[in-house]
Amino acid sequence: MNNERQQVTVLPVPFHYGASKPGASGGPEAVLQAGLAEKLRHLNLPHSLFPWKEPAELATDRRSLERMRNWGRVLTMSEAVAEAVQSIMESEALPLTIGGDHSVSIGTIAGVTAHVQQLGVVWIDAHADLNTPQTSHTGNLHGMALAASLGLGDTRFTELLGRSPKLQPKRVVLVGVRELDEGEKKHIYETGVTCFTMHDIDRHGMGRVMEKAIAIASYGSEGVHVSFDIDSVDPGEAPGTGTPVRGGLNYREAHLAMEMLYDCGMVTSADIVEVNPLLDTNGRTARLAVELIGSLLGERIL
Ligand code: HAR
Ligand code: MN
Ligand code: MN
Ligand code: MN
Repeated sequence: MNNERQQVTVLPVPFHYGASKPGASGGPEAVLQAGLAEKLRHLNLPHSLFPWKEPAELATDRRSLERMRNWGRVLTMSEAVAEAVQSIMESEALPLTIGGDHSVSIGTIAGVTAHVQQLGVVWIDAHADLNTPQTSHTGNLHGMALAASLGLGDTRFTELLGRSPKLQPKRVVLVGVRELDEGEKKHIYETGVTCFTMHDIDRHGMGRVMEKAIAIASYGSEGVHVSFDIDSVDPGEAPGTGTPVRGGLNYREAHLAMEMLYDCGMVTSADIVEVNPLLDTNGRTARLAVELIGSLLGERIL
């Protein structure tokens, strides 16, 4: 975004079928309850809520149930998200998608890239979400979202809205990674996406890592999409999420990442995903999500 009182359209996607556990479908409600609208008002940003409608259920194909759990539901949701995000982009607003599990990003990236061909992506996550049905141990589509956007995996997902791949690996950066499946490591090496692990953050500092991440995602790009999985943050700070992994980003590091993304002036769209109020303690994780959105949209103390 060019950062000048950009219109923001919030897209709530209450959905959990891309994950093992239920609960992420309560994410949008929890984040709204935690004061998202107040935050946007406080930042003086014109905003609206997209009227999300639960799509009618698609019959599931029994043969692929194991390798892509709930694929019919995920596909129907992805198509609806892609269309919603596409129309928000058409209205020149910034689509802010509130998940839902991370499979919602298959649709958001399809919708954004319908407008922004050369899109950079900063994917902040404990995981890489680079599995395909062949490499996944769980069959959960939230673990395949980034792969699908890079053209890897089942064509029903890679070819959402047509064009595949949606993203070029040289513009894709992972930040905060600390748990990878073997097949995902192979996909990182083979595609050449950049992966900054927690080791890199410990060693070089979040400031330096984000400088590099933003340089890579924005080089020659027309915009940058931020996909923020709340499980990137340490479970001590963000307990309300389905697949917590120890040793995550601290509060300051997470905010710094968002502040630097705002400052780069290239952000066209964002997802905040995997907030699970059933696992949260007193709304702490949902409140953190609202604060992080604030930093991404320009909140500063001075
Ligand atoms: N890699 C594992 C899988 O494919 C775990 C994915 C964990 N889930 C997420 N995505 N929250 O980042 O199932
Ligand atoms: Mn994720
Ligand atoms: Mn994750
Ligand atoms: Mn394994």
